[in-house]
Amino acid sequence: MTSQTTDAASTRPARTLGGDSPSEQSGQVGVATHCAYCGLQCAMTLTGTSPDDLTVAPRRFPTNRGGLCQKGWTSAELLRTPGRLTTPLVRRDGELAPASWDEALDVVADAIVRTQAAFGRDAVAVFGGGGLTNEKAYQLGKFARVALRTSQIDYNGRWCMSSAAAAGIRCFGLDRGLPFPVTDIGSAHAVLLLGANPAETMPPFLTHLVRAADSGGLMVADPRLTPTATKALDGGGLHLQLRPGTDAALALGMIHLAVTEGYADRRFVAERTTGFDDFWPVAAQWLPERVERVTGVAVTVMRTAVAALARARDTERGAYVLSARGSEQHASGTDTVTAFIALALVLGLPGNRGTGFGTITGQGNGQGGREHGQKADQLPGYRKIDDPAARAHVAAVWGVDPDELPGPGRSAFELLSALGTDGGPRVLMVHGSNPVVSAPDARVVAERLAALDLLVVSDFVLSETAAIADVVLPVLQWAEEEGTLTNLEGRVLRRRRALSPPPGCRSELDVWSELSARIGCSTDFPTDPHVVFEELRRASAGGPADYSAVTWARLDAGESLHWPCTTERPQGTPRLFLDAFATPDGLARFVPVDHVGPAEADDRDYPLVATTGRVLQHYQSGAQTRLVDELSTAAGAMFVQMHPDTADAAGVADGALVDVVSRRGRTRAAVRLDDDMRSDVVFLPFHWAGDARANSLTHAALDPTSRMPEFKACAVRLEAVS
Ligand SMILES: Nc1nc2c(c(=O)[nH]1)N[C@H]1C(S)=C(S)[C@@H](COP(=O)(O)OP(=O)(O)OC[C@H]3O[C@@H](n4cnc5c(=O)[nH]c(N)nc54)[C@H](O)[C@@H]3O)O[C@H]1N2
Ligand SMILES: Nc1nc2c(c(=O)[nH]1)N[C@H]1C(S)=C(S)[C@@H](COP(=O)(O)OP(=O)(O)OC[C@H]3O[C@@H](n4cnc5c(=O)[nH]c(N)nc54)[C@H](O)[C@@H]3O)O[C@H]1N2
Ligand code: SF4
Ligand SMILES: [Mo]
Repeated sequence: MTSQTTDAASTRPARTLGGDSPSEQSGQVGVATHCAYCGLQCAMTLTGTSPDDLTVAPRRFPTNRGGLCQKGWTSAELLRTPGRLTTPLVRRDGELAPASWDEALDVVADAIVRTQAAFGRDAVAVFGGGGLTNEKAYQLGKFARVALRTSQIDYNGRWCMSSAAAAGIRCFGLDRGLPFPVTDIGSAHAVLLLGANPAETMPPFLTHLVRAADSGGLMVADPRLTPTATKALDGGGLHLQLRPGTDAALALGMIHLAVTEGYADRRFVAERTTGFDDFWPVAAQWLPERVERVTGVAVTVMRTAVAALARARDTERGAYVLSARGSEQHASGTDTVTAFIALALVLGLPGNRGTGFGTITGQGNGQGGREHGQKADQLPGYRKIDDPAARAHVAAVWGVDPDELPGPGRSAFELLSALGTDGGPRVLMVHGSNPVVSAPDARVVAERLAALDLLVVSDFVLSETAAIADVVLPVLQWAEEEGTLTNLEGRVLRRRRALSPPPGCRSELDVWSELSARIGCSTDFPTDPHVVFEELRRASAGGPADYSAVTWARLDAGESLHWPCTTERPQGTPRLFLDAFATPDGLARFVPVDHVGPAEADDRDYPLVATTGRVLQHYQSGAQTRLVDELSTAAGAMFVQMHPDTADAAGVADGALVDVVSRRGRTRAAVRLDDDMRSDVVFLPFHWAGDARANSLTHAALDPTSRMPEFKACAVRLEAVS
């Protein structure tokens, strides 16, 4: 990687913005930590001595500025839910029954040894999650490669950030979701949000959008008039109400306008980028009128959006382009993000102070979780597993021969859909995901999980995936463990223990240590997260995501450390790319891409486009938040959002149950009418299970580069329920 630049501001003590030391607790006696859920990692103080009396209070911190969303406020309920698992479960005579840890671990170890002896190393697979701490994500990758010696490991971040990551690496040479602190956005007068609904998915993030909204410069590209888009319109900004899956066309049209109407930053393009001449012929074909026909966004709206970004840039009032899952979760997501990066490059936004391009990381440790080796093609430090130098470095830290390390494995959907097939894995260990609900084309995935010889799920609640497992291991949750997470701006944070774990629960670090010993692996798997972090530092040293100068002591002293954080750059790197991009020549790349649209066309039988996403109260597969009374009371049941004309055509009324049917399955939901919907689109949240599972419908067409499935567009019809 070539140089990225730090600015002077980074050397200012973090305390000026709100620090992160255990003693900074706004006057309370309590434990300073961060939220159980999303990637904003709002700071909170936990006070109390037992699960029953533990209270949550927000803490001043740059990302949340003293705010929490309803999930954060109610997060302590997870610690006292009757749904908490406190004993291992082993399936006997078809039923999950309580077992001792020794029994449960023996069943797992025995299956691993027998299966690998009969079918080879790759017959045992691992599925991880972006909610795991850095220490657990790192150890899980090491456990797979060194103890199991399997190539078959991937994780739910593949469903989440993989397209954004692939495009960032392609164009900037490096993937860090926000290459600048989130607070930088706070001074911007123009922010274009692509498929992001932070009013529901990261409410405290809105404090950073106030200036843009108030100055009429908040612009939201979303097929729905979301609370975020409403906020934009209320301030005089824009809602670009595009048809799902047409974002790449929108990007190309906006590039066309930027160039032909004189908004391009020609000097930036000449000095800091490469490839524009190959890129332009594609964008040149996307005349604004053609883009309007494909996307449904009026030419005047696109023109106003481009002008607003350019004006904010020219007057040094801050201009940002930010993407999230709406534009990314498509079979062409990598190319779409590539096209939006090209828009940002044409306008000269990235790699400068006060302007930029970023993607909004979703899961609690969605950033750190994608750096330490849970991904099929990756080693710690965001290294490539097929790079001989990377293999040599990591093998030396692990004390093994580089030749013993497996190569790249299957991506998430390819892995899950191979389970129990000829030549596919026969034993699967799941850590931090609920694929029965959250995987695309989930009916097929559930069938494959059921075909395994042994499914082992570590969780603290009986998720839908745990419920079909053969062995369930009760592990620790957020407020019961120590560790670190890396938030959406690449800043490393401390998770701190506020409570002793319930008797019967064990850390996953213990699970991997016990299992590796039981299967005869001679490598030591430490169980102290601090010791694991010290090893992670060494393993990451010299890689793109270099944590070598990050220490728990520095974090506990309240220092603000964004990776890369190395001996040469001990103050960390809040702002990447100021001098050079991370490409070999230091230039950002225009990569020619075209618009292709959704993989599945709508037709007479399936005339509507279904898209999916989130509501404020529920988190992901809902395994955690459905157990919190306040959240399930506020948002109790599955719904499908549609225009009244769409409902009329299907003969269904507001509140009625309807079956949404795709070529793969059906989902039952209550009709929710919304005059502001496009009449060709329906929206379903994916937080519910069983008949109400949105992923019974979704299409697992995979992006050729990132292997991201198409969660955000499939063809459906509505059938009234009689
Ligand atoms: N309440 C809540 N918050 C969360 C989570 C949660 O589950 N619940 N999960 C966390 C995680 S892991 C993530 S990844 C983030 C996700 O955060 P977001 O990306 O903000 O969430 P989504 O609801 O998936 O999608 C955002 C918007 O994309 C729109 N959309 C759908 N199709 C398209 C399209 O084709 N193009 C465009 N431009 N927009 C489209 C949807 O209408 C939706 O409003 O949220 C994080 N925060
Ligand atoms: N249709 C549709 N589907 C989607 C999406 C969409 O927008 N639309 N979004 C996708 C995205 S962006 C994401 S991130 C995924 C997320 O979907 P999942 O991968 O299913 O994520 P969660 O629901 O957070 O599942 C986490 C599970 O792990 C448990 N858990 C939490 N922390 C830990 C831990 O430290 N250790 C262990 N062992 N378990 C833990 C929780 O209790 C829960 O049961 O869903 C994807 N699926
Ligand atoms: S926005 Fe995210 S991190 Fe903040 S309180 Fe809500 S769920 Fe927690
Ligand atoms: Mo996500």
